[in-house]
Amino acid sequence: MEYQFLKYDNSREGICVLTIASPATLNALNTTILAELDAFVSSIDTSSTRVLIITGEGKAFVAGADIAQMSGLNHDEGYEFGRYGATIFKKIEDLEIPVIAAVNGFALGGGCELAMSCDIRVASVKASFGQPEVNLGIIPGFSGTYRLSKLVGQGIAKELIYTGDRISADEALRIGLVNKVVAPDELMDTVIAMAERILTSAPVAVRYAKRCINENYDLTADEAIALENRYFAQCFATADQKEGMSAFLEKRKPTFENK
Ligand code: CO8
Repeated sequence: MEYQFLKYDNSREGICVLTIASPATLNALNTTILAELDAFVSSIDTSSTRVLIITGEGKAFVAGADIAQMSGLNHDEGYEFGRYGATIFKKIEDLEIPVIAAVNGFALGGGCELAMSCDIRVASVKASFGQPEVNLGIIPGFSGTYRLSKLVGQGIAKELIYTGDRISADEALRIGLVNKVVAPDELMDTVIAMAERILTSAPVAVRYAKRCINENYDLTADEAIALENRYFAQCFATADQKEGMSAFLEKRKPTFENK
């Protein structure tokens, strides 16, 4: 499929690198880019692509939703724009496969929210993060109030959202917003190595683990533990569990079949 603002690279087996490529406006998310992201995420074949990496072209990951496009919206259009972006980010969060954000530069507003809809965030030291919406007279609209609070706790989320402050990659690491910070020229190698490491894991187990962690999010402790009990049990109905444990006992490497 041809995209105007997305580039993707499937050259490494099992891994797809998706680049948001609108560098003249720092990859700001307009409705065309959102529609392309939606089409891409909706059509991804998760049997051949087992890890998705999302990054940005140029000096930004994504510098937010497109302010020029948002400036003239009324109440109903604002609602629709926020709902549309949030729906796409939820699709990313719910993808069957792990999604890693390779945050190369500015991840502001909708860009920070996009990174937070990914499972794992690896940042270049050049990256910066923030939810500067209050400076524009709005609040985060692509689920940032929810996901930032979940990731870093309400106190820090409220400070970042009320002040609109931009923070460095190191500060993002300190507060638990990102998993790792690396030199700019090591970013893609680090993320690819992480993806390749995930590819050696039993695919069904990774899928169940992701579903279980995501579905646990808003449950009580009892519900969350019961859910894990069910997914854990389901693993024993998979060929990959038989293979993984047999391989261990036979002192050989497992060959997982994704079933
Ligand atoms: N939208 C539109 N255009 C943008 C955006 C953006 N978010 N960010 C940058 N650009 C454009 C600039 O206008 C500029 O265009 P031009 O060359 O035509 O003047 C070009 O990109 C380059 O930007 P700068 O010259 O500003 O580059 P700097 O390196 O000087 O600054 C910054 C980089 C600090 C990232 C700066 O561009 C900036 O502050 N950008 C805006 C960041 C921001 O406020 N993001 C949050 C937007 S709001 C949001 O994301 C809400 C999401 C939920 C919406 C739900 C709505 C209902």
